[in-house]
Amino acid sequence: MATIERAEVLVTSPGRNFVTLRITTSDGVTGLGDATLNGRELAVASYLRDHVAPVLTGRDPARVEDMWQYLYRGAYWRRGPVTMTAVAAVDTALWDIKGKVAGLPVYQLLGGRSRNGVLVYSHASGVDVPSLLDDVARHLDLGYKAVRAQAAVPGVGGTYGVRKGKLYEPAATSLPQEQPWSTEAYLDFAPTYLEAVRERFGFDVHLLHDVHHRLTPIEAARFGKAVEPCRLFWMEDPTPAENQDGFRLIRQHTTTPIAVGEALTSVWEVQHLITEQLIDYVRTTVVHAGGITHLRRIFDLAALYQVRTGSHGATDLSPVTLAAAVHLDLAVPNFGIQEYMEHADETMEVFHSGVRFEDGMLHPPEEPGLGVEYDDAAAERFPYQRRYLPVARRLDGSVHDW
Ligand code: EZ4
Ligand code: CO
Repeated sequence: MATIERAEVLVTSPGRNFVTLRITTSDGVTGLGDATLNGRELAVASYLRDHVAPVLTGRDPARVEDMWQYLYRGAYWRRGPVTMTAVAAVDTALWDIKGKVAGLPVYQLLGGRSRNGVLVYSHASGVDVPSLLDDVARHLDLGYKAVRAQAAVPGVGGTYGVRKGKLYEPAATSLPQEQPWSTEAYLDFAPTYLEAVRERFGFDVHLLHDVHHRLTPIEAARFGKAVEPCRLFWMEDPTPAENQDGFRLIRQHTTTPIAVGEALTSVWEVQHLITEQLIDYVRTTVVHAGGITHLRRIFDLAALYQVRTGSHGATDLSPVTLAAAVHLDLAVPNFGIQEYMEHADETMEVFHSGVRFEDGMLHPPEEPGLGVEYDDAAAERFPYQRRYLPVARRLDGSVHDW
C-alpha cells in the first residue's frame, strides 16, 4: 500500500496570495489542494504545517472519506473557515491523487458528466452606468452567457465589486482600506443600472448582482421587489447570513431568487437555509467548505429541496479550486452556475491548468486527477505579501458589514 510521504505547504503571491498543499505518496504520486483564505492566509498555512502535516505521514491516501472524518470529527476544536479550508486542502489533494492513480479525471470518479459544460458568469463593473454597460458588452463579446453587474454608487465612493485596473482584486492593501457605505444611496441607485443593462442588452443574457451582505432583511426585501422587472438570475448575499430567519422575511416579499454561501463553511451552516427553502442557490465552495467530499454532501442536501449550486469563484480561489469546482459542477445533477473570473497572468505562470473556457462555459481537463500542475520555480519569484480585504463604514463612521 502506498502511504503519504510528504505534505508541503506552499505560499506564493503571483498577483495575489495563494496557499497550496501538495501531498506526495510513497509511490511518487502528487496531489494539490487549495488552502487560500483571503486576508488570513498564514493562519491556514500554520494550521496545515503545524497541526495537520504531522498526522498525515504514513496514512493511506486512498481513504478520502476516512481522512475527512478524521480531520473534522477527530478534531475536538472543529468548524470555522480556517479549519474547513485546511480540511478542504487535504481532501482536494487526495481526490487529485485518486484520479492520477485510477488514470481518470476527477469528474469521472464523481459519476461522470451530467452536462456538456459548466455555465459560468463573470464580473462586469463600472465607475458609472456608461462604463458598466461597456463592460457588459465586452463580456458578451468574449462569449459569456451570464454576467454580474456592479457599479460605483455616485457620491459614496469605493463601492464593492468595482474593478480598478484589468483585474478585480479587493484585497489590495497591506492594511485594511476603509470604504464608505450608504444604504440609502445604494438602494436608490443599484436598481437603475440593472434596468439600464436590461434596456440595452435585453433578456437573453443572465444578469446577476451581488449585494455583498450590506442590507437588513426588510431593505433586501425592498431591493428584491424593486428589481423584479429585471428578472435577475439571482441577488447574492442580500443580508448577512448569521440571522438566517431574516431570509424568510425577504422571501415573503419578493420572487427575486437568492444566492448565499460563499462565506459559509459546512453543511451545518447551510442546513437551515436549504431545508427551510430560504435560498435558491448555494454558493459554498470546494476550498472553504471542506473540499470535494463535503461540498458534494452539501449539494446532495440542496438537491432534495430544489436548491441549485452556484459556487463562489472569485480570483482569491486558486486555479486548483477552479479545476476541482469544474469537475464537481460537471457531475452533480443540481448544478446551477459557476462564478468565474480570469486569474492574473502571473497566477497562471505558477498554476498550469487544463481548464478551458469556450462559449460561456468551462470544461475540465481530461488528464487524470484535477489537471493542474504547480510550478515551484515560478512560485519562488512571487513571495508572500500581507494583504487585507477592506472594512466598510457608514457615513456616520460606524462599522458596517463589508
Ligand atoms: O468578496 O472573494 O461573489 N464574489 C465575492 C468576492 C468576495 C471575495 C472575498 O475574498 O463576493 O468578491
Ligand atoms: Co459574493
